Amino acid sequence: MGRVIEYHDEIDSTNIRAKKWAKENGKEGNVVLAEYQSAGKGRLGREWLSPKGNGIWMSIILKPQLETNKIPQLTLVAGFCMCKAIRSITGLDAKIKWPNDIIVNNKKVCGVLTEMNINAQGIQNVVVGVGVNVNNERLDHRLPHATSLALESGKNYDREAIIEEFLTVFEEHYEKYKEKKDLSFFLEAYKAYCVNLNKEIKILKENKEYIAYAEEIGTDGTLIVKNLEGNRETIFTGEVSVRGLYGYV
Ligand code: BT5
Repeated sequence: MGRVIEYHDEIDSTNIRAKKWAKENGKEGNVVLAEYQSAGKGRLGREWLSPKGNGIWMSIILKPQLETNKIPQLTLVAGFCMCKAIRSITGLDAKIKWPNDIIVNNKKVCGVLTEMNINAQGIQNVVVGVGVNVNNERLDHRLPHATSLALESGKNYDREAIIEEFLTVFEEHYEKYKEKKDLSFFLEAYKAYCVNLNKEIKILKENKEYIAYAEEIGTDGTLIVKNLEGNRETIFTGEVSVRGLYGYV
């Protein structure tokens, strides 16, 4: 991971660039980094604000031989690895908000967006995009639930050190995931960092909102909840957002 890095001062979105590169001659493990994204993307068509000079805006090209239903879990693998990297470089008590947020003191510092390109032959490539607010002194007023590593610790960090740590940990977990094809080899550690497990949560799905109790995370990365009628439901990553009952977490 990251032996070849393409660096941009400015780009629309590192995910868009990585998808294009992957279609041309981009190889597994190639990384796109940008100092600023003018059209950074979140999930479900949302925007990811990517100001200049203080964040990590990074996309990794992957070419796994996996079934399509094994790809969304890479969001959890990458989120877990970034959570670990942030913890080891900064000492901050970073946690995971299932499925794709890393939070510090209940505010979002990082999001992950996994996209795949499939055709009749199967998966052509996958791009895992990771955004981290690192040295921001303030966050945009439109982001009341966001923070940066610097704001939470009062210190600035070397972004390269975080990227290096992340890529090292991610390579190891990605290789293992391809071999095992489920998350069981780190699920206990994931759950230990996960803030929305064993809690009542609000599920936002296709403009509907309902409350349920988050009981378990499956080895396939799904969230298993019990709704107010007492029925169990399996929630897949990608199609939902999850909130706390009284706030973001
Ligand atoms: C995500 O989506 O959290 C995925 C973010 C992935 C960003 C990376 S950066 C490198 C790569 N290239 C891209 O174009 N994207 C990836 P989602 O869960 O949908 O959260 C999006 C929501 O987070 C937005 O609607 C805002 O409310 C909030 N948000 C936007 N920018 C933020 C920021 N910088 N920090 C924290 N929250 C933000």
